[in-house]
Amino acid sequence: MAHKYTLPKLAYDYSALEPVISGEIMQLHHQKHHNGYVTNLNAALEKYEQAEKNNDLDAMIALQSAIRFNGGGHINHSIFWTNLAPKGHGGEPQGDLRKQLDHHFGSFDGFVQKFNALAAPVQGSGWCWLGFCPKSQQVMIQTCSNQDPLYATHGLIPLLGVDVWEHAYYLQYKNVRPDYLKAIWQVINWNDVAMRFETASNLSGGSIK
Ligand code: MN3
Repeated sequence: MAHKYTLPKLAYDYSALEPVISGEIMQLHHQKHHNGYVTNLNAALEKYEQAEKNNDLDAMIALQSAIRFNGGGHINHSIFWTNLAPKGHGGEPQGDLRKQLDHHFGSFDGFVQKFNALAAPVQGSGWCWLGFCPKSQQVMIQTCSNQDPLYATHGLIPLLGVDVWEHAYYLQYKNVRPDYLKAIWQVINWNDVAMRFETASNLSGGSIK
């Protein structure tokens, strides 16, 4: 039996990120969108397992885009929920992570500006990430299309992802993605981002520059 993925629980109520992200958006996003990726991923993996048993290579190849899309959707949203925290509960970027942001982007504000400048024009649906490059031991900003997961498609360890699909903001911000991007920094869980940064830099073994 293929492993069954499950929808993770949120550490906060759907309405806890208001007024930055409405409870209605959070509920739909988690219960409908993320849940849909989990359901479709499990279905695709089950079919894949059957195709493998049948040595049906065509079927295995045909299933890959569904696994990439729904598996990516599950990976990305599972990180996204933990990257968020109610206003006043996410801490501040500090320590080695803050040093890297200051070093690469001039200042924390410089980082936010650069991140938003790259996230705003993502065509159609996608994500913008702060990732950690194990080779260079440095943080970098990278956008991804659709549900492409950052590590599998770019080799960067995800630290902080912002969902720029319309379903993430449309009910509240309509078509004005830059307003959503401007507001979301109020509900970033920097404690979670810092933990991911520490794990990523320890995993990849080198000392932080
Ligand atoms: Mn989404």
